[in-house]
Amino acid sequence: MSSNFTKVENPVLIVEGKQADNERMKAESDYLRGTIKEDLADRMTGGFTGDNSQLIRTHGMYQQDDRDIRAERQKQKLEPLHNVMLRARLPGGIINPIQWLAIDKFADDYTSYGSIRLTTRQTFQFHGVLKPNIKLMHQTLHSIGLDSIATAGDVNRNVLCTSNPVESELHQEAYEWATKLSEHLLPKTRAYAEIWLDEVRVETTEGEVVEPILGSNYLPRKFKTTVVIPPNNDIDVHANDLNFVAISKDGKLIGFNVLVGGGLAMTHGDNSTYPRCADDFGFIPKEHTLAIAEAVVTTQRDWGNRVNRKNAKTKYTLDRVGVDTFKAEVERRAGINFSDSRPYKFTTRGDSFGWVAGIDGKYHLTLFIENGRILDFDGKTLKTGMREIAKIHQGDFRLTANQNLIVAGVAEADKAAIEQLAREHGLINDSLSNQRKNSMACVSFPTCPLAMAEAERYLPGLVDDVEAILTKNGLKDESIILRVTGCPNGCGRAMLAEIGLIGKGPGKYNMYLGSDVAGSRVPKLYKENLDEAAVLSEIDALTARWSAERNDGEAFGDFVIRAGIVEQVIVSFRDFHHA
Ligand code: SRM
Ligand code: SF4
Repeated sequence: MSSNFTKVENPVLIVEGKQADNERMKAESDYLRGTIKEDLADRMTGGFTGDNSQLIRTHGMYQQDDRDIRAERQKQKLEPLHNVMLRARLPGGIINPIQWLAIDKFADDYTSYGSIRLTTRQTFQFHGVLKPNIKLMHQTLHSIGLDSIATAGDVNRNVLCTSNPVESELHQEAYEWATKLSEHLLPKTRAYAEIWLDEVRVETTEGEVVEPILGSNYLPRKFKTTVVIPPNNDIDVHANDLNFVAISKDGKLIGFNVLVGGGLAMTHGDNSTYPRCADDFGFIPKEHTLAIAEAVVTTQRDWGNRVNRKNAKTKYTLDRVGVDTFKAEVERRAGINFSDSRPYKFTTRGDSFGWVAGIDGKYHLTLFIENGRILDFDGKTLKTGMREIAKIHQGDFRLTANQNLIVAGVAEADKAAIEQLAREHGLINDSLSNQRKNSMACVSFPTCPLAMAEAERYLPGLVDDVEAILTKNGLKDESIILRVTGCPNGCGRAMLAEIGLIGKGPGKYNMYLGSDVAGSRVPKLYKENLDEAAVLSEIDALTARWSAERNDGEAFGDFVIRAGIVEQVIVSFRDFHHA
């Protein structure tokens, strides 16, 4: 779906006004160094102070504290138990067994939750790393060829790539583009290496441009890029600023259709914010990929709103200046014209579980990891199981954008041993319902400072109840793309779900209905402020109607629109109905 803002009279290319404080912070940061090094040495506080607490984001870390114990510590007049969450950079989500064993050990030895958390952007997070262990964490990552540069902050984030292990040839090339895009758009400052890896600073020479692409103030806001291989929209293009849709001929990649300006976040009650699908700019041959990416990024860098961070993402820039104006500027900067988009179709999202054979004679096992949380639970020793698999696995692991994991590149002779380990440790569960496989939640409590309602901790029980409802309504093997996020930022991509639950307050959710299986439609607000019982009774009533009235093979998201339960078309994203 594209917006209808292609033409804007007298477009405002640059928003004038007092710049957001983050702009001052970035400008004064000495290219992302700040005084992080000094702050790290200050053991009087467990946290980072002033600008540093924000600047560490560009190095892939967020300052957090455990919200379950925050009030108790306050009562005891203690500062919050500061720690950091680290998000690794893993373009295309590929990690090898040696790297896995190292992160597994680090999670055990130095994180307070002991988990590896797979994210909706194909990477992993450590939660609960205390200040004295932060440098060791970066050095550990470096020793295994990983880093966490630019996985947060106003930069291009981890670049996603369809985790398709079947058509290996096409996938390999698509993955290489994801890696090249990630490298090309990375900050060029040496701040990360100096602070965390003790690299000696080399002063810049007169006239040297430190950040030719991102600029001295970096981007106005976070920026997200993907490479996707149709027909599977597993990375959810419409959640991203810049998407390269792989177009192939005779099994070989020839180029990409480029989609710009997707994004899901909004703020309850603030009509200037809204989720938005990306617009199709057209086709480019593959050799122009980096030039086009750079032109999109620099246009957003120069035209993005630096006054109001709530309207700073590319999606708002497109609506303010007009899609045509933005696209023409990208063509001008790149010196390349888009040609007509090549036909393609997304027919699925999500992951398919179990074994598949790739074209290279190797086998790939997709494991369902509920909420992406790899930890040893009672009766399900997922973390130990993954460690044991990593010890014998000769291929690699691929993290999916749906918080799952693929044991990829397994020789036929090794299949049985890997499957046995996976079964022993609860990584394979044959009785998993389709509904559970299609449900997802963001992290939310206790670590996310922005959480308004539970999400990760709410999901498993919610799915138990939804499974029972579906069975009661004669829909036992059916499923609905069900996603829960603890606030309207949308990290669990509820704004591309057939049923999206968005946290409004403790135990309260707004319910959105009507995305489609391909993920090309933003759902509409159906009911506000539902408590958990009301969520279930609504799902019961809606699925009873779906069961009774649906057409053959009609998906839930399509049904709710056809039946008039929610309206189909968002005419203007600016008129998106808020709670
Ligand atoms: Fe997110 C902020 C977790 C994917 C939109 N996100 C956060 C923070 C860092 C909270 C904060 O700012 O302090 C959350 C940390 C929670 C924790 O304790 O781990 C957080 N986001 C996540 C993850 C881990 C969710 C998950 O369960 O997997 C995902 C990590 C992705 C990664 O590896 O990079 C994650 N976040 C997303 C997505 C989905 C996606 O990209 O596919 C979105 C919606 C798409 C979009 O950008 O529109 C998303 N996160 C946000 C936003 C709203 C941005 C905006 O446009 O306004 C915030 C808040 C902000 O940036 O101000 C946010
Ligand atoms: Fe936190 Fe909100 Fe993102 Fe969930 S959606 S992880 S609650 S910021």
